Amino acid sequence: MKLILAIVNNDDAHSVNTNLSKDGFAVTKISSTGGFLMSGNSTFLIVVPDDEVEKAIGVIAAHSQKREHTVPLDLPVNGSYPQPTTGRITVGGATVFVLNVEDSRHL
Ligand code: 2BA
Repeated sequence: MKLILAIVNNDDAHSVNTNLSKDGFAVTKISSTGGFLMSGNSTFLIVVPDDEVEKAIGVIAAHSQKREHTVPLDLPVNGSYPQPTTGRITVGGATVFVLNVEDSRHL
């Protein structure tokens, strides 16, 4: 048994949630915040049998897009040359971690 932790862009969260549920996966969605951009994202907890891991990750991948973001650059000014003040980073699709689960109980 594995726990899939998937951090997903908020704009993709509804679609990821709906499609995981449609395929029979039990899902918990937690509101989370990225430490770098300090903006909201969604973290999914999905516990699955070992042989279902790739299927669940496939659903997440199919509904998570890469997005470009503009971020401020903290560069020191160098002489009188104009310096760029922003840069671009790519966020997502999804960041996924797979952990072993020793035991699972519904009490
Ligand atoms: P954030 O921490 O807000 O990061 C958003 C994006 O900023 C990252 O996209 C990456 O492109 C960039 N980034 C993050 N930290 C950076 C740094 N120290 N220097 C330069 N650029 C940096 P993703 O890699 O797609 O990550 C999306 C979100 O997934 C992250 O949001 C964070 O919430 C989570 N995440 C990513 N890697 C993680 C990790 N190793 N552990 C825990 N959470 C992670």
